[in-house]
Amino acid sequence: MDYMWAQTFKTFYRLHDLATNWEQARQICEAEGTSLLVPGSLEEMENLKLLISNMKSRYTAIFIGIHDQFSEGDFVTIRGETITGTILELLWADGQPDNRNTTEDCVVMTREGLFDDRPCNDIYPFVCKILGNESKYNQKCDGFDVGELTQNYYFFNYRFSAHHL
Ligand SMILES: [Ca+2]
Ligand SMILES: [Ca+2]
Repeated sequence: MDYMWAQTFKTFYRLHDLATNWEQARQICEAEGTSLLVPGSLEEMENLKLLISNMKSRYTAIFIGIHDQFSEGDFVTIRGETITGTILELLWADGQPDNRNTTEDCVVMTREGLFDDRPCNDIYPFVCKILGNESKYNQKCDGFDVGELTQNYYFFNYRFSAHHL
């Protein structure tokens, strides 16, 4: 699946339906000039549920850009920001995070839009995200690119109406 533009959130998303471990997922988004998904609001979560409903039925969840690999129980985003005191804390599934078998340091979002900590070496699909104002509109190509940020040139097809979330 290609990048899709969600006008409501002025954000591009790409669902990677090829499951991989958390670190690889993080790196794939980075190589595309974007970031492993960190939801910004409860409204956005509702739309993300729609987006991930497109993934293959055998997948139950996606990796997102939240983890506690640095300090057990201190969940932070890939930008190093704590989720304590944010709306993201409200999204844990019942009984989570439980750090089961003391091996769970990476966070997934289930199809129901709830968070669970899982082993970072588990295999899940994932979503890359970039805000529209962090990408650069390229009038000549009628598309967006975010290549200047990372020197990894990546061209976004601009599919405004066809793939509205
Ligand atoms: Ca943990
Ligand atoms: Ca867990």
